[in-house]
Amino acid sequence: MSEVEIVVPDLGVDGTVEVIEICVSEGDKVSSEDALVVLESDKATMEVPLEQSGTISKLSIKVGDQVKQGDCLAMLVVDGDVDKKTSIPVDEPESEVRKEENVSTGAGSAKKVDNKADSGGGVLDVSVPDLGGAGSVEVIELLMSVGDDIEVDQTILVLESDKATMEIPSPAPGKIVAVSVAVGDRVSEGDVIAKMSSTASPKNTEEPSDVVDRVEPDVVSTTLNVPDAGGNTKAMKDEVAVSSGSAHAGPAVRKLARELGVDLSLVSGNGRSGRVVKDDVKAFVKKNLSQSSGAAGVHSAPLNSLPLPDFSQFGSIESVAMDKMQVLTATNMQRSWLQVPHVTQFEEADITELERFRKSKKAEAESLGVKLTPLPFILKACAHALKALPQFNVSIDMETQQIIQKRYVHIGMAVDTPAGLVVPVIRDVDQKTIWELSKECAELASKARDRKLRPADMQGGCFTISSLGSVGGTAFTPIVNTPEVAILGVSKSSFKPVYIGGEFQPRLMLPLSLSYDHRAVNGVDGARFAAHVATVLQDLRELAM
Ligand code: CAO
Repeated sequence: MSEVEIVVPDLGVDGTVEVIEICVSEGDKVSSEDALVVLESDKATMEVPLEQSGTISKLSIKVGDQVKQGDCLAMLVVDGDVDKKTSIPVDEPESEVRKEENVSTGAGSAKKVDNKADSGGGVLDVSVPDLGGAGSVEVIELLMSVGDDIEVDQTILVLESDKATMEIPSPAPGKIVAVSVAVGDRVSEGDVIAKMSSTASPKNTEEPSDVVDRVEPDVVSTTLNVPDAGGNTKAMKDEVAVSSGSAHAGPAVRKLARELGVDLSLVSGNGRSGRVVKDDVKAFVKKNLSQSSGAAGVHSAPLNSLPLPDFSQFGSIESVAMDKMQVLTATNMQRSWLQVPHVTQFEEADITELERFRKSKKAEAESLGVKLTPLPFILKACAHALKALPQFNVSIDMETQQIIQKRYVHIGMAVDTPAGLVVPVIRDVDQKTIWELSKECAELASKARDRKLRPADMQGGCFTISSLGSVGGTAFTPIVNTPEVAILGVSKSSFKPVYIGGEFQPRLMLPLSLSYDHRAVNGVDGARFAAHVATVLQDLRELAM
């Protein structure tokens, strides 16, 4: 083990630059390519990555310090023998200078256009720049769509190789008239990514064009010069300050946001000039997680929104604003789908006897003014299973790494309403009779459809039942209503031949689909829970045991 000094590399700028963000703390275990600090000159913001893995033993700078090439930034304890003083090698200093120019002008490439574009306007083919030998790279963010008015320097695309993340700035102000790539596409140098009708000429027109092909009189192909994507020998990953609606954040922050599923445009930046720093992203996630486990059990804002094509290019369309309930449902579904590792266990319950019993009670139900459906029996069976297998009656808190065991049995019931899906909660299901549950189901469903549910009616659930039995289907995979850890989907019962006592008999079988959070529940228990519910439904005497 030895300790090395991490110094400011060749920045390609004269004088000092300011430390605007420190991405590590003393004692942090770091990997090569992790960002160490973010520096800012009057022209560019630059992220300095580490070259080696190790542990930060000392930080020699603080936010606000002015530093210059060769100044010590930090001490790193690394394994093995290494040079005592290290900075990330810069083997092409002139390209660093060029890179700096690109950032400061927003798109150095714009200097390489023909006279038609210089005279203002025209349609620009925006192509993938020199990727420094990185071959094909993935499009990981698309920050433009057809019709968008884009400013010069505004990031329009983010590309990622296995070594670096690159933000592609717009070469000129203008309107996007066509986008030829989508998130997930792989692109290589020279590929056209968009067409832009430019409202002004790109900058820097004095140099002869060596990268621009004139395609037709008013169409030029403009190659954008951005930082070398090879990444491994570069001192900096430059970032371009993004204006007009896009987040102002560096590649490391964008990477973190992507990993956490955070839409950066929703995060307020507390860094210099409103820049979003890592702590802002972490605080945003923390705040939203605490809101989601709070009163209404919902997330206040969508986690992210994927870019969409302009559908009007395929035919007539109409856009209608989502109402609050649709937004909340979509957000909750997405949050659960992204955060919960789901497994769905399928089971069938023989409800032949239950149906016989239920039908025998129809007259009594009518005299009581209730409609007796299979649902209250299923509620009761689930409450019984939650008591027998309490590992299903929990929520997990990954932040404090605790399992919260609930001693009450409140079950939510998904209700389809004209306004969307709502989940009123029936309290203390284990302590209520079938008649009480039947009445309460009907009351809550009717309140839900009349939009008369209060927030308190939808809180406190331990488990959810989603019954599509009156509609149809043989099975489905319901999404766990987090922070609950399981949900039972019920499909339509049907008669099936079942082999009993040496012969096939027609039995009414009810399909059950139990989705559960595999962080809280293991597969064997998932199968046990589903089997337990089926056993109770098959023979209601189990409830008395
Ligand atoms: N198999 C066969 N028939 C079934 C059945 C099943 N699993 N479940 C209910 N039925 C029958 C009922 O017995 C009733 O028939 P009868 O009048 O002959 O007795 C008929 O279907 C209608 O039942 P219902 O829908 O009025 O009542 P319910 O208690 O079964 O369900 C409620 C109530 C509120 C859960 C239901 O109306 C509803 O909204 N379901 C949709 C839930 C949903 O949207 N889930 C998706 C969530 S995830 O996207």
